[in-house]
Amino acid sequence: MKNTFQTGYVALIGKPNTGKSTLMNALIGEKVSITAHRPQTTRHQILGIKTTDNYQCIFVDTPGLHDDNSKAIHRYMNRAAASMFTEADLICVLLDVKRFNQNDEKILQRVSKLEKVIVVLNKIDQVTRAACLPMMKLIAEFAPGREIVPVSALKRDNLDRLETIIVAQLPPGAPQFPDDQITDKSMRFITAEIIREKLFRVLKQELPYSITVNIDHYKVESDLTRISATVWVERSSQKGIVIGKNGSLLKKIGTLARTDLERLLDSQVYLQLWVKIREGWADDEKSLAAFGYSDANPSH
Ligand SMILES: Nc1nc2c(ncn2[C@@H]2O[C@H](COP(=O)(O)OP(=O)(O)OP(=O)(O)O)[C@@H](O)[C@H]2O)c(=O)[nH]1
Ligand SMILES: [Mg+2]
Repeated sequence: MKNTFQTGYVALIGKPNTGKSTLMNALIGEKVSITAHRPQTTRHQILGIKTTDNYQCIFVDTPGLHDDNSKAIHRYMNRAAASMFTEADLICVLLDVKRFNQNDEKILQRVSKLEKVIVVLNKIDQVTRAACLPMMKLIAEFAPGREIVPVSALKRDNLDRLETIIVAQLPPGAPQFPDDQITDKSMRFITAEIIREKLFRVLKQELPYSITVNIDHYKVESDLTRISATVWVERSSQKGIVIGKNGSLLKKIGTLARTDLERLLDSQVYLQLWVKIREGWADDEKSLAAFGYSDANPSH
């Protein structure tokens, strides 16, 4: 009878917007990583930890791999994802069933020499079963010998089977984290991410890509959490857009973030948001490090 405890790092890798963060949240049953309908939402490696009596599965959500290396932040994001190729015990390559293209082929090529890889074909709720099967056949040509698991992260379809397949690949080993810990990230980090998620969802076009959020104060009082955060933009013209007419947009973003935070913290939240400019921060190594985008500190 098998009773050895299993522990391993399982990296969720893929092109932007394939549903990596949605899948990780669904697998651990908690929202630790933000999601949005736009690509390039996730910027850091984020751990989502699931512990049972028999195993500890440490999922690693990663930024979407992409070809745009124009700014320092893009290079940081690609490094954060690519480092998992060598560090993970198992790689899950996520594909969007409706958007399989050359960028996915490139990623499958990059992992072709690695030993433990499975392919997760996500968003199957968007196609008929009849359309899914030929996609699986096509993908099998680019990932010969690999298991291909069709799922819907959003509808939580076939996730039990995916988890069984993943767990079967975990190496024996002692747990790395306490059994009640679900992420490596602090509440400050998650708070900044929730605010960034609302910016991604509320602001139009390219603006969210010019934004980062920093928590200035975070204080827990008896039944109230006081949070003050700065939304950093790259140019002065962007400041007014984030604030909106008479402050309306910033107010909306604050309300949405506060509602999520109150649920998460199970406490009343007093949230103050400021908007400030740091010229060209996304292409400046020093600013990036100051805002926590640092290879030396990937789990900030
Ligand atoms: N219909 C459908 N939509 C999904 C599914 N999984 C994720 N999505 C949606 O796809 C979009 C992107 O999801 P994310 O989880 O943010 O994708 P990601 O791969 O983490 O994206 P990046 O962090 O930008 O690389 C969101 O709007 C999700 O709601 C799914 O199974 N079905
Ligand atoms: Mg993501």
